[in-house]
Amino acid sequence: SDLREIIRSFKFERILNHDVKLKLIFILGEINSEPAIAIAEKTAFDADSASSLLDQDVSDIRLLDHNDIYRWLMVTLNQNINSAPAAKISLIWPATPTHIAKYSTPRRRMITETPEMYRRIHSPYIEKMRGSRIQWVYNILEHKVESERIVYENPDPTEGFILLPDLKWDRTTMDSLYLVAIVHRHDIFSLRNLTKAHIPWLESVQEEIISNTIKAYPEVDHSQLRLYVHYLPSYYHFHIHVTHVQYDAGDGTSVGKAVMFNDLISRLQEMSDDSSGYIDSTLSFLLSENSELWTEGFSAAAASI
Ligand code: M7G
Repeated sequence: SDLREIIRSFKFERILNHDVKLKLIFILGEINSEPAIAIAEKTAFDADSASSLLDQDVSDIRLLDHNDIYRWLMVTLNQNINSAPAAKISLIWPATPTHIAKYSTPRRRMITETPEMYRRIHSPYIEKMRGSRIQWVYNILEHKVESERIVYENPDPTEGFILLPDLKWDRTTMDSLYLVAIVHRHDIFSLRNLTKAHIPWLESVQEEIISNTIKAYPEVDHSQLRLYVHYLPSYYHFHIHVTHVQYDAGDGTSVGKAVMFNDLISRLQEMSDDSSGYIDSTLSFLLSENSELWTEGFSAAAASI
């Protein structure tokens, strides 16, 4: 058919993005000299036919290894275009440069930021990034938007905060509960600005977040809540993420981005009495190559060493 001819004439150029966990690959190529993006996704197992998966569907077998009662093997499965297709392919053709950018993985770097690097490279960037990008935060704090959705507020200008649903939450599914606590004070951009003097405040914020979350959502137990902050945050006004432990926040909870709120407090407690807090710590984090902090900050700094 026509479609088969179109698919077969795809000329591979490069891989845009490859997610081994989601079993997805995004391939850029050309069809009839026009850019095309193919998104190929391995299909999920069909639970209804799981009963015949081993005894009927497995065709070839190759044993990889075994140890005691454990065996692991690679297999091919019988496939069928109607009941058991191997993959789903979406095709965007002709694809625009915007499509290509959208489906390209941002390449990442690991940064180990010393206090000196923070002051010299990161800090000037924060001043620049706060501006209009965090208007939505001020709108919430000033009750201009989303005020009817506030779960809890402590209105004190220095100690207080607003707890409300994160925009990522559907506000219904408890297993994906996602709230954000935004502090009223404006002088803490990120965990970098926290000192030992903040410990009692942070502890009471933590206690207030937990008790008020389980009050508002009685079906959730305090042991089902995960509190963390991001370093780097996308928005430089101190806020705490509150999610249900069943929720898979993907990159949002990855090593190199998420810091458990409890661990953050413990680390402050373990700092010496004359310490200035996190401003004197070396902190590691992931940074996207297309962020300004990389292109104009850390990459330029790396080149000048
Ligand atoms: P972050 O750690 O600064 O950045 O968290 P991230 O986006 O990389 O996680 C900001 C959090 O605020 C995220 O969880 C966002 O989903 C959430 N958020 C962003 N905006 C623009 C809004 C908003 O307008 N309303 C609410 N309720 N949440 C938001």
